[in-house]
Amino acid sequence: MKQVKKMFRFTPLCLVLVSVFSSATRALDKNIRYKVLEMDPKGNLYLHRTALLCKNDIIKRLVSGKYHLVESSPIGLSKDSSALNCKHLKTKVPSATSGVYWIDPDAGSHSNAFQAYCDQQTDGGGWTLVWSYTFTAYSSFTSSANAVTPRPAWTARGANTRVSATVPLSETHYEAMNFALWRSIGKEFLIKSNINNWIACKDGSGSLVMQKAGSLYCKLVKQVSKQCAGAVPKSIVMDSSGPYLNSANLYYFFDGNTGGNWPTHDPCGKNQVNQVKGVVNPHGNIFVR
Ligand SMILES: [Ca+2]
Ligand SMILES: [Ca+2]
Repeated sequence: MKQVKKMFRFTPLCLVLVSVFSSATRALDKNIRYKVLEMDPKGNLYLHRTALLCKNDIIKRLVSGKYHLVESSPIGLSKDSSALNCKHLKTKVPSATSGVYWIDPDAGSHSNAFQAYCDQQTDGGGWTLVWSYTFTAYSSFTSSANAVTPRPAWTARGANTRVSATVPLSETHYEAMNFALWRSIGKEFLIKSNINNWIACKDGSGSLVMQKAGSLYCKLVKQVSKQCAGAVPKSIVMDSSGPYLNSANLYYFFDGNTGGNWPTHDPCGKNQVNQVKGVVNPHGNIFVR
């Protein structure tokens, strides 16, 4: 008990204060909790001035066991305990599984925190899901009617599929987080798809989240196709239908136009019809960290 610091100065005034607080609390909501004890990283204990009880009374209650333990909600599991993003959550709770968590990318007040899906396993985890898409005409993949849908609110003047600003909560919940928020989460991106290989890319002179054409440093994360093992994109280009990633030629094309082009998903990076065919529920996902 010697470690209890004098943050709460025990003086004769205490009794007066207690009686004032007591009468004040009668009008207060019974659900309001007052902090009594706090501990700093060195293990020093502090008593709160607003504890409503004098030091000796608090000590008496601690010794006699007349107290309740309050568990604060683990990070990411409530709006009030939001993580910044899935990468932040991964560093705080390395054992956390993939799933929906509360995040607050701009920090500060959690009033604008929201729920998002985190992939905490692939390539070290820490990935925040920003887009889940499917196709308008998967079975006639190279028809101009085929496009990715919905699409993020990125600049693509020639695109006409639905624009989404709803946070996707799973890999088959086809929505896109407000594009302006992507860059507040991170720069590195992961693309997962059940018709093309999974890749993770870091910025070179180009950037997806900044919508900037240029080079990328991509690596293969999972070979989904049996073709062209090892090919990865090397650059990003901003087309009026949406961005595409280039290897020798197009590898991923996020074509959002149902009147022209087709949404290439070619593991060989040659802009050919090499996507995996006959897949039920064909889709793709972009994550950022
Ligand atoms: Ca905030
Ligand atoms: Ca098209």
